[in-house]
Amino acid sequence: MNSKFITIEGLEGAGKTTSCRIVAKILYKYGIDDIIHTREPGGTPLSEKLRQLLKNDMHNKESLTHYAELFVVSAARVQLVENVIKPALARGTWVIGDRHELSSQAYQGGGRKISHDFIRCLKEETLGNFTPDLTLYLDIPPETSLQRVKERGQLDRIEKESLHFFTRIRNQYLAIAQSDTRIYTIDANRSKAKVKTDIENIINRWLREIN
Ligand code: Z5A
Repeated sequence: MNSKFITIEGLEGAGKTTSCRIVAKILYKYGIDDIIHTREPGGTPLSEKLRQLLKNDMHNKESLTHYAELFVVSAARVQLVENVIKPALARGTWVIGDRHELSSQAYQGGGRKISHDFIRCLKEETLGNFTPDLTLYLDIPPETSLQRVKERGQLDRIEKESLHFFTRIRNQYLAIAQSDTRIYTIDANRSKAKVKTDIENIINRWLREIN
């Protein structure tokens, strides 16, 4: 089987990092042990610097504009895709991504209200038709997201946004997931065990289908 690119998406605290590990364990059971994990923004030296730029609150009191924010996450993604993800897939390594382009559509599209067409054009210009083979969208209400994030400690620049902002992001995720058969929505507002079972079912079924 050719190597694949699987991504996990959702609001802060939805359980993406936890789910990435679950997906890897399932793949191991199928004998797929050549796997790398990526996160966005991040995953290359330059992309990690851009991640700090995105998350930090103040840049000498200069705020990041919405378009600049989109360019920062997109630049980090292009570096990661071209320098890490594509080479990995080419040598037969599977890639599990903690966030990818759907995050831009949800956060910068839904959250910041940048037009869908503009985000799509930027993606097509920079990455062509490169896209994940499978995406798991972990759906939680923004209230749950903010509660989990607050329990973790200090909030970063984006986490300080309003409930309305995160509601728009969730709605955008749900709308896109509904219209794309490669995106599976999982109700992640349940126990970790139930979410894990859903992930196992989806990955098992998908692996059988593509085999
Ligand atoms: N961003 C963007 O705006 N545009 C883009 O294109 C991209 C990103 C790519 C990345 O932040 C930021 O970048 C993000 C969007 C923006 N916004 N912010 N801020 P990040 O990588 O630092 O954060 P994150 O991606 O949101 O991940 P996270 O906060 O670490 O959450 P998570 O990975 O989804 O969850 P987790 O670490 O697996 O679990 C969080 C906690 O919840 C932990 O204590 C778990 O034990 C608990 N948990 C998980 N599942 C459950 C269930 N089912 N029940 C109860 N508790 C649970």
